[in-house]
Amino acid sequence: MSSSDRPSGSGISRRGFLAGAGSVLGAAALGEPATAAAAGPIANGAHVPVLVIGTGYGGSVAALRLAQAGVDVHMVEMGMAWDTPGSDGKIFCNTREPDYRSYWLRTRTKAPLNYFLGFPIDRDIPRYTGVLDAEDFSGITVYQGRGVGGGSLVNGGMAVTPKRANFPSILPSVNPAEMYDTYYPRANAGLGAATVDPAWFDSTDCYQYARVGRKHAQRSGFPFVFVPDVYDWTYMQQEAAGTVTKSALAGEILYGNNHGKKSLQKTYLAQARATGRVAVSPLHKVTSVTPAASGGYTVVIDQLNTNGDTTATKTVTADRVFFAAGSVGTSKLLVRLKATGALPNLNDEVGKGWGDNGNVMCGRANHLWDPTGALQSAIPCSGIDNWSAGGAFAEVAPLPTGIETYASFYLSITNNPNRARFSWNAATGTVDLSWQTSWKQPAIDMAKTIFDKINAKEGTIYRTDLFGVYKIWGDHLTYHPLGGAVLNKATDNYGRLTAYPGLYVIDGALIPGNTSVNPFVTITALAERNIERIIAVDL
Ligand code: FAE
Repeated sequence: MSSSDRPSGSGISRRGFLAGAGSVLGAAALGEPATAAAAGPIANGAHVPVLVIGTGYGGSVAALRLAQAGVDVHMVEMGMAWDTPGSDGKIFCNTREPDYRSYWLRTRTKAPLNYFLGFPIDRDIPRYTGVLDAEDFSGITVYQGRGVGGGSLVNGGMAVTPKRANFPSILPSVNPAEMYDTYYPRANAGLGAATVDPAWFDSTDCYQYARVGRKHAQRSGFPFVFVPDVYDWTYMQQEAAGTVTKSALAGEILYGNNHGKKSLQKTYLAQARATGRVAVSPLHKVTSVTPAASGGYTVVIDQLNTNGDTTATKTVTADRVFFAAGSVGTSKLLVRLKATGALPNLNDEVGKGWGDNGNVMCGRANHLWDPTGALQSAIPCSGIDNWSAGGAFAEVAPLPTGIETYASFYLSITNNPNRARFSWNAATGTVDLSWQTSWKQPAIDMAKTIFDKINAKEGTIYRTDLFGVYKIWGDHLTYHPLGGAVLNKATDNYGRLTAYPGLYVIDGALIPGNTSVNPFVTITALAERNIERIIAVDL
C-alpha cells in the first residue's frame, strides 16, 4: 500500500492537525491566539528559543512550564499527531483488530502476548507510522509509544507513586522531601490521576478479573492495593451503564484509546498549547544536534511520510535543546552524537545504567469456579505488593479477549539488578544495547515469590500458552525502559549536559533503571523538579 492510498484520514494536513487539536484537546486549546502554534511545522532554517525532542511526559512538562514562563517552544515528534479519525470514524484501532494504525513501521504485528491457547496470534498489517513501536534489540523488545503524547497514547494509564521508603534507591541524588511534598503531588494533579471507586469496583462485571486477583492475593497473605489511573472513572462507569461509546470496556489499550483515557494530549499538552507559545511538528525526527558557530545548537530534522520515508531534511537552530525522546530515543541520540563527533565532550556515563524496570509477564490458569469474566476493563486498577519481601510488585492486568479465559494475567515489576549499556556500532551504523535475555532470570525468581505461593494455595498452575508453545514467562520484553543518561552521572543533578550549556535531558533516560512501580508519575515529577530549577537558574 503506498502512502497515497491509505484509508481516509490517515495522512496529516495542517488543517486536520489544527481542527483535530480542537476536537481532541477541547476548548482550552482553541481560545488563545496561539502565536507559536500558528507557525505550523518547523521551517527549514528556522531559529527557535527552545526545541524539545519528543512529546512524551518529560517533553510535555518542559514545554508547559517553559511556555508559562514566557518562552516560545517548538516540540519535534517523530510519530503522528493522532488527531484525525480513520475511515471507521476512530482515531485508534482496537487491540482485538490491529490494523495499519497499530505498529510503527512493521508489516506484521508483534503483540506482547503473542500466543493464545498455544497458537500464534500475530497478523500481517500494512506498513505505516502506527502508534506502538516494538523496537528490537538483540536481547529484548522495548515497547514505546510513537506520536504526539508519546507513551501516554499506548500505556495503561497506571499512575503510581512509589513508596517513600523505596525512593532512595530509585533516585539516590534527589531529596525525597521535595519530591513527596511538592513534585509528586504536582505531577499527579497535572496528569489527573485518580483511584477507582471501591464500591463500584466491587459490583461491576468488568473488574471481576481484578476481584479474583484480589481474592487469590489475600488468601496467600499478600497486600492487594488499588492503584490510581489517569482514565476518567466517571466515563468508565457510563461505559458500563451503556450510555456512552465503549472504550476501556471495548478492549482499547496498547494501540490507543479513543475516549476515556486522559493521555498527555488532554492534560499537559492541552495546557501547553493553550498558552499559545507551543508549536508541535509531528512526523519530524531529530537526527543531529551540534553546537552552532553562531551560538546555540544546530538541529537536523528528517520530515517523514506515513511510510516512514524521509520527504525533507530541515536544519534549524535553537538556543536550548531538551532531549525528551524517551529512555531509548534520548540514549540512542546521545550515544551516536558523542561517538560520531557531533557532541564529543558528552561524558562517559552517556549510554550507561539502562534497565527494564524488572518487567516480566505471566498468566495463571484458574479453576472453572473462578471465571475472570468475558467483559474486562482494559484499564488495570490494582496490584499485589510483595516488594519489600520478594522484590516484586505485580499489576493485576486485563486479558480483554472478549471471551471467558479462566486466566489471571499479571505484569510484574521487579527489583532486577541487571543494567545494560547502549554503544555505537560503527560497522552497522546503529546503537546496540547490551541486554541479554538471560538477565531476566532474577525478575522471574522475584515474580515467583508471589505466584508460586498463590498457585500452591489455590491448587492452580501457570498458563503455558500465552508466550509460545509451552512457555510460562513473558521475559522477552519491557514496557518500561529507563536510564541511559542517568541523573547526576551523565547529567548534573537537574538534567543539564554540562559540557554543552543549553542542552538538557528531561525524560525517563534520567532514571537509573527501576522505579519499583510503573514509571510515568516519577518521570513526570522529576521533570517538574528539574524544569523548575532550570527556569529559575538558567533562563
Ligand atoms: P516517551 O513517553 O516514550 O516519549 C518520547 C517521545 O519521543 C515519543 O513520542 C517518541 O516518538 C519521540 N521520539 C523518539 N525519538 C525521537 C526523535 N529522534 N525525534 C523526534 N521524536 C522522537 O518518553 N507507565 C506507567 O507509569 N503506567 C502504565 O500503566 C504504563 N503502561 C504502559 C503500557 C505500554 C504498552 C507501554 C509501551 C508503556 C507503558 N508505560 C506505563 C510506560 C510509560 O508509557 C513510559 O515510561 C513513558 O511514556 C516514558 O516517558 P518519556 O517522557 O520518558
